[in-house]
Amino acid sequence: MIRISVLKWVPPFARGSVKEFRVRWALTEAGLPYEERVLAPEDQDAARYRAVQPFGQVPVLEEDGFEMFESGAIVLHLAEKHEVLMPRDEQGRARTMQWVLAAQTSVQPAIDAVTALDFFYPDEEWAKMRRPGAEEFLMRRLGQLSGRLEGREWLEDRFTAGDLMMVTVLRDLRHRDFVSKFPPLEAYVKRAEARPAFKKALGDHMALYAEAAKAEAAA
Ligand SMILES: N[C@@H](CCC(=O)N[C@@H](CS)C(=O)NCC(=O)O)C(=O)O
Repeated sequence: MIRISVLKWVPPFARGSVKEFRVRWALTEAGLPYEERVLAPEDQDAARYRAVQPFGQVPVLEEDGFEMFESGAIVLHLAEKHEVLMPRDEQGRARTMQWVLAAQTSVQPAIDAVTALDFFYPDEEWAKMRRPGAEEFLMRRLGQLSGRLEGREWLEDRFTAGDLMMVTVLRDLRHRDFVSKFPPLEAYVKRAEARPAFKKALGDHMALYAEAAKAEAAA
């Protein structure tokens, strides 16, 4: 049985964005059943876990005695075996990998620069000075990505792990209205979120935090 590590608790803004969700969605697209390995903070620090994930983060994938970390690498590992995530031909595989890496290295940093200000430093003076530049760069990146998606359903000629990764990255902006400023991009995210596997995976992910959300609402 496949197992993925998940965090027992995350702050409300992170629910729906924890990087474990990418793997969960990929597993669900591939129709693979899996179990959760729920980590409390002390489990993240345990030597046994750190031996596999040196940074103590989620996700880790366990599969028949094999263990690996890094969400993009895990998604690609699964994609190698499941055509729903990646075409079988060499060029299709290369382009899928290209988009998985582009999501993480060309788009995620521009988003992180803004979300870090939003979530961690909303009132700092230096953050107020940093914000205009960070937002301008993000808008440029989103515009470029939106240009790619004009007239297209997916980044390539079919859904791949590249779309899965790109959409999870873009969803980190769902507390703001950046994506909706680009209709092709907004439609793309909505198209991905309408996939049955996305809905199922998100429901399973959010169920982890349902108790915490209830307690927070009652407090
Ligand atoms: N590059 C890693 C990043 C993983 C990551 O940032 N995980 C976060 C949750 S989204 C985490 O485990 N944070 C807890 C911690 O760092 O202690 C990946 O994509 O797998």
